[in-house]
Amino acid sequence: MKVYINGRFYEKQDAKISVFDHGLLYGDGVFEGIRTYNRLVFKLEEHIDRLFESAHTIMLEIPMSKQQLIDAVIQTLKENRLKDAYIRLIVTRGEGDLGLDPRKCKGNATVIIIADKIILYPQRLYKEGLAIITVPTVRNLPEALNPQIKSLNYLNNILAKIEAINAGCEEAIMLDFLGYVAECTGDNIFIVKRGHLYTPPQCMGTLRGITRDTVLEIARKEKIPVHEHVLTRHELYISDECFLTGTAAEIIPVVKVDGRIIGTGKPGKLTLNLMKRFKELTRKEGVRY
Ligand code: PXG
Repeated sequence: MKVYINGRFYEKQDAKISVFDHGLLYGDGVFEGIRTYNRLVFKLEEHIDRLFESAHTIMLEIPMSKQQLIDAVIQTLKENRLKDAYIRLIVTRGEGDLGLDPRKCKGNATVIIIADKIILYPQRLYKEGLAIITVPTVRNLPEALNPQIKSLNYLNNILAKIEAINAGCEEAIMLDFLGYVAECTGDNIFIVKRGHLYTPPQCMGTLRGITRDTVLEIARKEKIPVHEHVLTRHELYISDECFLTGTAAEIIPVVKVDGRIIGTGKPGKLTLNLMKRFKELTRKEGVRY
């Protein structure tokens, strides 16, 4: 495996950064997870745009243009000869000293690109569906650390993940500061009720997922009524279908929420149809390498 760090490629065992990098010391940085399917990078521009938006808000200057970053991603994929890959694109504040003042990093942002594989949930769960639970840890408040910023600081999500694992579940539902459904630890959440598709709005402590937006786009094309609307746990419990979306997870059905069976207890028809349409789209759309 060849890992890109600041314009050079390193073997996996040599791909290292300083212990003084503020990405490590403070989680001070931003990242993206991107997938490729049969040598097509899915929604590359959208991921690059979101990375730059996250960086803009934390006042982290990415030392490359969007096009240079796109070229570096493509080059990393070619170096690694991967047909289907999961790319982790990371930009940290860079090397500083022991003190959180970002000025100490002197604008030396670290750019890392890893091209690898990712398996989030066991394959059988895509057929059988997931059982998920609501956890006590609430999603970060937008005015504390806005979930729209895809920062390297993922402890909020990791705490929720630990709570789910402790309860014997693969995934957690995180509520927002008002008690509405926000999202899962690395996925957005959708429900289907009487043929309508619902997902929480992005303003309430939810990342505007690129897979989420793709599903909304597919649904609109399929003439399925879609609503970006606040959801309560009750609405999840009484939904006909439920599923999660994310670049790593893709689309995965949910069949149980907090011990309540969803719909028939099997992946729903509309969910299966969206999974099929999503798969078709990822096989034909994207930046070729
Ligand atoms: N919400 C959160 C909090 C995320 O981190 C998504 C939703 C889905 O967004 P996209 O744009 O990918 O549709 C994400 C992104 C993991 C993992 O290991 C998951 C993500 C990122 C990094 C790691 O579960 N998902």
